[in-house]
Amino acid sequence: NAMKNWDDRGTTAEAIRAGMIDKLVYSVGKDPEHATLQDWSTALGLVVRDHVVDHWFRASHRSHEEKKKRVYYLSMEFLIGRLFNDAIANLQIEPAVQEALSTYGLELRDLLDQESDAALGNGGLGRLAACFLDSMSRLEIPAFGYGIRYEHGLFRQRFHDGWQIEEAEDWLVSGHVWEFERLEARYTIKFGGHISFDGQGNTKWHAEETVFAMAYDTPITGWQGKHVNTLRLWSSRPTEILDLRRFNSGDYLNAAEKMIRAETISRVLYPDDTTPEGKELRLKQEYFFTSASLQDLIRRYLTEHDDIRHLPDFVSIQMNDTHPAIAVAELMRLLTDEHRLSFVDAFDIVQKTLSYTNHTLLPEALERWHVGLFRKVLPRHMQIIEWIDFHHLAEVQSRNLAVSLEDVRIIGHGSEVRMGNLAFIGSKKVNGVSALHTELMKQTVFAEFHRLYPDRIVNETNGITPRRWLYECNPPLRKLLMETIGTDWIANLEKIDAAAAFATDASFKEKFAAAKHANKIRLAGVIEKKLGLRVDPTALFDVQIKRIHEYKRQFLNILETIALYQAIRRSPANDWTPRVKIFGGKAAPGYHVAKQIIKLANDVAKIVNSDPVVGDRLKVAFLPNYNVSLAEVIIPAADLSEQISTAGMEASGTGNMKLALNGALTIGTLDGANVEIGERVGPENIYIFGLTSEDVAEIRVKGYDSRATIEGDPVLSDVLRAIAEGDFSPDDPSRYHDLTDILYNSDYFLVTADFQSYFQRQRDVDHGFRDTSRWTERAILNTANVGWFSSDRTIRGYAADIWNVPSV
Ligand code: 26Q
Repeated sequence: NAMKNWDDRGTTAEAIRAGMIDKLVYSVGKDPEHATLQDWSTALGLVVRDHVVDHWFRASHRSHEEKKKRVYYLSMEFLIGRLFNDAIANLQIEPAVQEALSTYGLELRDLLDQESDAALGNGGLGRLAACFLDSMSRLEIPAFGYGIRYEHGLFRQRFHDGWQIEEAEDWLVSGHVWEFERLEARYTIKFGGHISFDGQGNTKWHAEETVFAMAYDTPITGWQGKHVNTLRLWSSRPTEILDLRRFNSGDYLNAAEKMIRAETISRVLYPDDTTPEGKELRLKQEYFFTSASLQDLIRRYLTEHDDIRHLPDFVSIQMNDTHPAIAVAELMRLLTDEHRLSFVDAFDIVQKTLSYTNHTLLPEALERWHVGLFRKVLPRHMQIIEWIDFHHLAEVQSRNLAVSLEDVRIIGHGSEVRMGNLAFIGSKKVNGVSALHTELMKQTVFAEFHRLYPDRIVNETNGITPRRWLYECNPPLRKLLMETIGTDWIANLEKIDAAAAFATDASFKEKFAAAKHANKIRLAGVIEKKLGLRVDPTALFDVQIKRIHEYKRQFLNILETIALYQAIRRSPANDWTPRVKIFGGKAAPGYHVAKQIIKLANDVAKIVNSDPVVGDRLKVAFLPNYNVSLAEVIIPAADLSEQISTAGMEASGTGNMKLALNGALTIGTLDGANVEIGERVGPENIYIFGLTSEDVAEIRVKGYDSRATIEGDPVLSDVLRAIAEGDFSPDDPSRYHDLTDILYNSDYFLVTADFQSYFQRQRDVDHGFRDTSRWTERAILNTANVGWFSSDRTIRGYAADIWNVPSV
């Protein structure tokens, strides 16, 4: 093997130290005297990266030699966060790195904090994709993640006078050592124009616009480096460099126009995480990365196999929501127009290769495109979709079942392309992301499809990677677990159940509580630094961290905060359980109500935090710019996890799993994966309240009088009166009339209906937390009993039920 193997140099502290100097001088171009923290961070990053690359090549060669079946995970979003610590943890070289750094008087934490957070996703769906990449590497499944290399990820959130302000995110400015530009992996992507047929079976797409998709690869290191997969992200580039004719005639700006147009496709991540807006650029983004990915995987397939007909035996493609659902039509196009298969043969291959994961039941959240726009951007795909729709309809009709034909059409009302139906029809399997969500899919959005294809819908309850969400983010607990139950849990999280035997062990309890306390002190430091607010680390840390949405009901949490505040003010001498309410989350820039909710939380914080009557009994902290890195600090420090969505609306949730694994007790509704968490931790170790999804469905039919509920509840009435009278907005007393009006007149998310039981349950929490010893036992039992929620378990499910690939 002529390849230089950096592993030969080993991962001793001395090898890392020598490597760092080498990289600092010859790759970063700085001498040690003048190097900044950023320079040192880059140098160490390059050293760690070399080790990753060795494992990466070995893994790729093995998959290629053995012509293994590949899994392709297509996702508009990969919320991977920072990669530096992840690589160090997976390669288990932290002690050596620490020692190497100490010779230069450097702290690892400081170097890690130089890295920007790759926020190439909005929230749950994007983070799930990142956890899945980690687990596919852990399970040694040869896989690629395919997505977009956004120049700007999710906006940065600032508060100005308590209002959310969005700023452009710029993760690439300080250099990103984890990606490799692949100049050779480049594909042409077409848009617009018209189609011609030559009468001899040749179809030609005369595009109006073409761009290149250029590949950037990031290695995804599995546990102990045993396998490394690739995240391949596409960047859009112009096919022509500069319009010289225009340039020479002095028209400098217009000369560059085409270049800018092309590069705009991968410029920025859309910041909405539910309601799709039907924007042309979004459709172009979806097609851009889907087409590049399919062209790339077919090219790879053809280097190992010669008959395109066997594609499904060697390739499985997972569509993360409908965002890449155009893959159904694009794969058809490639197989028919380029590889000369018949439509019928091609469709058979498509249906055996693609599968679709659904993440929402909200009908308004399902992607739809106007036929006119769709035909303009993707004329050939519109024809192909018409063909699929027609043949599918004919097949359904021939089966003579009592099915609503309109419900299973791809082209609805002749005027819109429904991506959910396209994805369903083009897929081998369609999965939901929690048991409840999958049941509701069968009963609601896909009810008619489920009658037609009763074996197609399967459940794969979400999971989280224990490497990032315990081992890396919670060093004190990691250490305690390793001392007590060993290391099996890191790669096999079910093994963490061994901790249950120590739930009543006095010494273990003490250390577990000490680990939590240390994490709370760290978070208190962050709160003080960011908000100038001092909080008591012995208080109950009550955490709600997630995108701001009416269905997630941060509003309900704020109402309860106000009710508690009023109660404390009325009887300050009572024996209150001190609490810190911690919020984090972004609102979509155009989501007016969500932005009002943020402002309300900040207004309430201002009043409560400065009220001397209340003191340390209650504090409210809304941390700005919630992202993966901040989550890694908040989650280990939480005592209470708020999972309070309107039942039936949160498909799964994954923050609920992260918080429980780190020893927080959940207060939540019977929604999404909360149901399955409750089954595993037991009713004594979770606080369930509120309407069930059946109750909600019934209320939706029967109607609901929120005004009557409010008027019958003096606590809630008093809270709403205070908000409406401007107690929290003295500068603008009518600021929240829109919000209070919603609750009185159209409380679709049933905030008022669940208020009383939520308030009551919170008082149970107060009571429970005062029994410090019992609370610690219950926290331990949460950690010990949620091992099933590892994304390794989830991926084993996909591998067995959907992809038909082996996993270790
Ligand atoms: C679609 C079209 C146009 C613009 C944006 C979008 C868009 C983008 C992101 C629509 C939805 C999303 C993200 C959805 C999401 O994060 N869903 C969450 O997925 C998690 C993983 O399965 C679940 O745990 C959550 O319950 C679910 O809300």
